[in-house]
Amino acid sequence: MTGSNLTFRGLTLRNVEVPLRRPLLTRIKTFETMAFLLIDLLTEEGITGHAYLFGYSPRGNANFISPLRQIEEMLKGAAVEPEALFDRARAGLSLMGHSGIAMMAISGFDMACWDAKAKAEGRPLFRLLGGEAGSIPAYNSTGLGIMAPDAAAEEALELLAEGGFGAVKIRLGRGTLEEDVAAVRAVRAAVGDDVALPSDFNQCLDLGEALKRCRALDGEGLYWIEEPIVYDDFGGMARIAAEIETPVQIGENFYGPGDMARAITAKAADYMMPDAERIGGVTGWLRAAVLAEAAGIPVSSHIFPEISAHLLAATPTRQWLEYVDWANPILAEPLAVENGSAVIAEVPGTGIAWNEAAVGRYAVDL
Ligand code: SMN
Ligand code: MG
Repeated sequence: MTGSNLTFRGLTLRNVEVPLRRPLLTRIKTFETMAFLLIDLLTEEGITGHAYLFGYSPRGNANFISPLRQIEEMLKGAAVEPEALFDRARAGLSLMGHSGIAMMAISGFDMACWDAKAKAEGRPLFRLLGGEAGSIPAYNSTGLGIMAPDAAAEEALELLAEGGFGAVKIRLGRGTLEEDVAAVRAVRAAVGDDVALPSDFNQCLDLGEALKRCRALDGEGLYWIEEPIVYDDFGGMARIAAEIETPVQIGENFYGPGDMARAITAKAADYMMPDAERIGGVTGWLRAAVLAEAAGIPVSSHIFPEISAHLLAATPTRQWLEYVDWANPILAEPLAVENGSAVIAEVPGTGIAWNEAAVGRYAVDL
């Protein structure tokens, strides 16, 4: 890759809380709004890199400020070479650890660096990464939380229709196994056999209950079962994956490529879906994608659809993009979806730019 000749000047950080069109009930939390920390990476040359982080609430986002300011202090004046800066930021924050909030801050900084670099080179990010042009198959994950079977069936049809999607994710973890099975059957009956139905327990079961529910759901035609138990119990995940035919999916809680390496070694899952803000932004994702390719593991993305579309385009074993529309209200050009696939705009960088009027409207104090 050629140098972009940009010099890092500083960061502008803003917190927004955006209303949701559809509240989302998961076993982790009921979301009625989504809060994002907007990162503007300023350069001496006048190019600005954009990225956002998702700390689950405005207070959650406030956690990112201190490590981001530390990175700013450490790297001010450096050339914007994202991979070198990723390694320097990691080394600089190593006393805070290589995971958790420190890694999320580094990931946000890294995504903004790559956006700035791609803009300086006048190319869409996926081209800079050597990715293939074209569209990325997406499933709609914008709703279908924990709800009654008839409501789930109705919402599944709405979600499919919204972008011509051929796949939609159903959240699981109702009070009883029977209620989960009833919801899956109602959704399947409504959408027909050709629609892919990934599912997500959001870590809510203990191993015994997970084995029971996963065995019971194994014949229901789910495309995958995601995070049935706590995210870092790779041994337990491996037991479930070995017992059922339905693929087990994990990865949104990998903090850096090292976690993916450990999950692969443990045979913790059939499919993996890193999250751009935890895996280490673009740099961490690229390193994880190499591991997945070597192990033959299909890779999907976790939320952050705008940048994940670029990342999947550069991922040899790419599978599905998780589509959510949560940041759309504050984006100048939301990611386009046509016939169930994300269409990456041929504009320099990631295509993330703020709708400033909306950012002003939804601003929350830091
Ligand atoms: C999820 C996404 C965003 C917030 C909470 C939970 C979920 C998913 O795990 O994979 O979509
Ligand atoms: Mg999930």
